[in-house]
Amino acid sequence: MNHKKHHYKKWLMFMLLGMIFFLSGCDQMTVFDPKGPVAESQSDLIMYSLYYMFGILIVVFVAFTVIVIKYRDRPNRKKDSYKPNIHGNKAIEVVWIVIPIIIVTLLSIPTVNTLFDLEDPPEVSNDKDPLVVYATSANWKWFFSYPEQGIETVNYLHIPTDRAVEFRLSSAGSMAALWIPALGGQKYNMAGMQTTLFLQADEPGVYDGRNANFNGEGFTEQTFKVYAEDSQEFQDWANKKKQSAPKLTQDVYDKLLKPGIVDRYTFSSTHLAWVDHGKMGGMDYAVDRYFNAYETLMHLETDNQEEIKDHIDGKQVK
Ligand SMILES: [Cu+2]
Repeated sequence: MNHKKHHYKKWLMFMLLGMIFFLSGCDQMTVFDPKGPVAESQSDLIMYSLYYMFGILIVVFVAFTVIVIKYRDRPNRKKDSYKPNIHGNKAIEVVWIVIPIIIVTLLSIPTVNTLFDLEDPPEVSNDKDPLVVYATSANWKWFFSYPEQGIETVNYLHIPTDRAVEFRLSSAGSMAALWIPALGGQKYNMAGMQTTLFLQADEPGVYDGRNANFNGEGFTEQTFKVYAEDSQEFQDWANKKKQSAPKLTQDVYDKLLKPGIVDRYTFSSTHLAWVDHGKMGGMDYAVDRYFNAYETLMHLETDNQEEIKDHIDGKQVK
């Protein structure tokens, strides 16, 4: 009696948790609403895997129900009709080895294919060279350097649509992960090394980006916006910033690096001129400057924001 009641409670709890998940903030699941070819291939893979596993689930449940009903214990059962010893039945053993191999193979082939495809720019835009953007994480902000355009942005970025973006990821601080859910999955940013992530937007729009790897106090605030616009608009934006934005000096850059949260900024030069955190030499750059800040208690608001603004004549935000 007690046992039954216990199970009932468990199910109620499970249903409640499920309702919380489905009825809460998850009203638009960005991952299932892809805005570019990379996110689309990942979403397709997830859907394929879900339908596939759902199919297996149905077969198992149907077989389970049939067996439970067909072979249930009945009062008129003959005493010797139950023979549980099936050892040595080659046919059954082959079947239950071969079926899982087929299942795993059919699940692996598209997964491995997709994973390898993601290491190259999306095929649909093979006619254009990818736009190169160095995305550098620091505690707790993002630097986006455009070497070809000669500009650098902090905590936001513009990208052209219908063209692949080659993100060169590294970190000036702790390990992070660049994630723009509408455009594709995340990849890690690590100090002293570089990883490459190809993403592409097909639809113009404003997308959310964030750090997807927990890295302490300012983790939740380490977000940015992605403005995807057609290539002419992007070019105009880049040209305008190249002409009007202040130069990024090493002094201002060092101030921005201080552990904490900063506003958006735009500069008409990049920090790659003196440091590339993706190379071994750039690994300790931030720690060397802020050893004490890393060692003692950190503060979320960077206390030198006014100082930074003074340095660049207030010509910053988007
Ligand atoms: Cu690494």
